[in-house]
Amino acid sequence: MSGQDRQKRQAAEAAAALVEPGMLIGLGSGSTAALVVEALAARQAAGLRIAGGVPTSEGTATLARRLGLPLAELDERPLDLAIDGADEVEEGSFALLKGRGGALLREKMVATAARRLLIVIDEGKLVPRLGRGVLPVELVDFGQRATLARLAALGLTPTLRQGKDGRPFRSDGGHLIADCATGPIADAAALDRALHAIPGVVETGLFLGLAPQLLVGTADGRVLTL
Ligand code: ABF
Repeated sequence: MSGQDRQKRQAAEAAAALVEPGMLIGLGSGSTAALVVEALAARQAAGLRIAGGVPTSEGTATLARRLGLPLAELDERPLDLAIDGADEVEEGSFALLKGRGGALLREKMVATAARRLLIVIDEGKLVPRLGRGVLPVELVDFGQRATLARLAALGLTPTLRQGKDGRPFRSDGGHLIADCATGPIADAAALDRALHAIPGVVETGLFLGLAPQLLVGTADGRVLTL
């Protein structure tokens, strides 16, 4: 196991340890969130009973089903807790950049439906400013070239994500994703507003103002709670 994988696993186990009986839980996507699902299944085997897990992707739903966790729909009830990973976390503000796994829309719906959001990362994901890597933006098919041009007009460099089959990647909702090189993002809220003002944009990977609690796995084997 790589050092980064060990950090992810330690932080994921610390997150699963915070789950209490009867909770309705948002289940994130990505490799770190998958480790949380595995740790929750281990706790269930030891007797923990949750009300249900709301999966943020078909991949997470499949994993949770295979491990025997009860699944639930996102409905009018608030979730007690959502646990997810992230691609980048801005130090200081705890603004998040997410969605490189392609599940950003459902992840944002679940994160915003939760009373409490836990973000589980390895320390390599802490950045002074978001934008070290690409920002995913989910788009509808219709007018995609026009939408990409409008992203470029904002100063971004968008690339339509390709699937392993060489065809455009599709989110679970059937949408396209533009991965946008941004450079360091000085004003994430302004960028998010500008992106949402483009009608063909469904959602962005900027998760702002959610006041997440962070669980950060470190190289020396600790898990920091921030
Ligand atoms: C989800 O999974 C996404 O928002 C993010 O894109 C990705 C992080 O994956 P990993 O935990 O594999 O680095 O949390």
